[in-house]
Amino acid sequence: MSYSEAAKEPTQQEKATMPQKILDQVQVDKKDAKLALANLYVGFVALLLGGVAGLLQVFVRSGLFTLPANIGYYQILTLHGVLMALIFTTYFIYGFQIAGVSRTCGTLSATQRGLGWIGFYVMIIGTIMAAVMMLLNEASVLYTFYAPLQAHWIYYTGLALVIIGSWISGLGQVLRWIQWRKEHKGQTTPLLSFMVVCNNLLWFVCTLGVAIEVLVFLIPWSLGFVERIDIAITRTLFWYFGHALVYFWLLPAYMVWYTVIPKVIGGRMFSDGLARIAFVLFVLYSIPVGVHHQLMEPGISGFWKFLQVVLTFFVIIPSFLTAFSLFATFEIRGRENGGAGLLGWFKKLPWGDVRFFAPFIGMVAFIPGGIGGIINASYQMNAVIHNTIWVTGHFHLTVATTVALTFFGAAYWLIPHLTGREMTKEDHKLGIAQTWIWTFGMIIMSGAMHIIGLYGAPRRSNYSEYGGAEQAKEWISYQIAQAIGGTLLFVGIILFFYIVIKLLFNPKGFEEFPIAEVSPNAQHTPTWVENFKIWGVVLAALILIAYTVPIINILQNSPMGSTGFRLW
Ligand code: HAS
Repeated sequence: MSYSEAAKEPTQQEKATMPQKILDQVQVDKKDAKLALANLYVGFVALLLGGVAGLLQVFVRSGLFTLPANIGYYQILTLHGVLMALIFTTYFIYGFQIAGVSRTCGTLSATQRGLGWIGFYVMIIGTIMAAVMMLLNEASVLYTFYAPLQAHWIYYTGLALVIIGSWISGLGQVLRWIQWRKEHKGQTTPLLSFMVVCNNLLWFVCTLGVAIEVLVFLIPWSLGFVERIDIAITRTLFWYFGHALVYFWLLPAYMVWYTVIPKVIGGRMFSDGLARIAFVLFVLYSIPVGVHHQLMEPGISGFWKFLQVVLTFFVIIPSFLTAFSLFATFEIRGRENGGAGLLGWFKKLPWGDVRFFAPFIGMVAFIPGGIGGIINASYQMNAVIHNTIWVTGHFHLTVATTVALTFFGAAYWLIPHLTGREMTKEDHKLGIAQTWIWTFGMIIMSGAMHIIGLYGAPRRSNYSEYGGAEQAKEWISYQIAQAIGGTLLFVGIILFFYIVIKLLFNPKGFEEFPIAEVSPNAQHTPTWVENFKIWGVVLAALILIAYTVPIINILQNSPMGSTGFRLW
């Protein structure tokens, strides 16, 4: 099938009778591709600018460099956190999800695509508002914007617009899935689109917390309408959102691992049902666990903290399911390729294919990253690491390696797929080099962060703040290691950017959007897995159980800032 033929979206009937080989060549509709690309491009610009801020920050911390022109440490730390953790991730995820829904459910309707564009522009307005305030040093409140640090109201309004825009765009994606379901009564929906719906549901529910925080508390306070703010309630609302946020980043990486990677390695998906159950478990358990970020805070009693610690251990289960499913996929494929013995299959995986290699390294990083998370969540052990730079090491392994490398690996085929170009052998080589640079950079930087974190080095603190102390001198070698690692990571971002630009000028052609078939040995997926009415009720019940009493307690016992967190 030629590229031009593939570019025509076949009807559902045609698709149903097409052999998989041809179906694989189906191109995301051009108008949908434009929307997906617009989101991806904004994400990449945020990555580049966030990378510059990251490089500056790691140098300032090392004590090797002083920022010029009155630029503040917290200013660039905020810029780095917001651009990387909130802007790069959200835009990339939306670009990928829009393309994924269009690829698996079919072209978006004009309304669905229109929602995508409206959401995109609302997000852009919000992003510009927040970015301008950060650049003017009017919003140096970090990406968690904890009160009593106060930003300009334009910053909070900008963030609120990013969230509202994401709801509008996400709705378009969900509506496409609903349409498919109506058109195919009784059939299981395409796995990737089901996953997108799960991630959007998680996002809609968790962002309600941060939306209330911003609209009800932070904006009126920053405008001077109210004098004081309740610190405990705003932090609790933030973390109601904040931990689910990390799974909002992780789930698109899991989408790639479950649906794309088996195809890339020439294998099949181990089990469709298992993948869906893992995603449903994430929807249920991502939200009622936010208090594990507040284990060291007053205002929430030990029992409720313990309950959320237990629920946190439940949210680890779908990651174990994923690890099991992926190992099985890799081993089965490796053995099909002739790998013998206990580990012979490992050598038979396609190590020269960056579409596999980059996400694979992301998976490997998630083994120590996940262990670190389990340590963080282990109640008393949290006392050792909380507010130390260990936590920064943890999230650079999880979001900045596991998730970022998977996104990079996906970008290498997604961009040519959406622009109607080919991926060349050179792109694979460059991508693999980029992955190695990132890996070494992160081992050095995150490794140093984990180690000095255990010695008690604080996170979010400028070297000059403890520069005179004896400990700071002891830690200097680790700080320099962080600067070296950070520099490698910056080189990695520049190389990634170069590859993206190169991909845009590659020869015209066709690059596959790989979607794996399910193994014929897999069990049939039960229909109840797709019943969001049940999951909605269970989710609401879990949230009410985990949060009702703690929030009532906070409201009763800490009326507007009298909890020991007094504003003055
Ligand atoms: Fe976390 C803090 C607990 C996962 C991100 N986390 C953070 C912060 C961020 C973050 C950004 O309980 C800092 C927030 C801030 O600014 O204050 N985290 C966990 C737990 C998990 C976890 C229990 N975190 C993540 C993920 C993130 C992320 C994912 C981003 C994407 N985290 C915490 C806690 C804190 C915290 C506390 C607060 C600390 C404090 O006091 O401030 C779990 O979800 C982890 C489960 C993961 C696993 C790993 C499974 C492994 C897989 C790979 C298999 C590999 C294969 C490859 C198949 C159990 C799936 C084959 C390999 C071969 C070698 C062949």
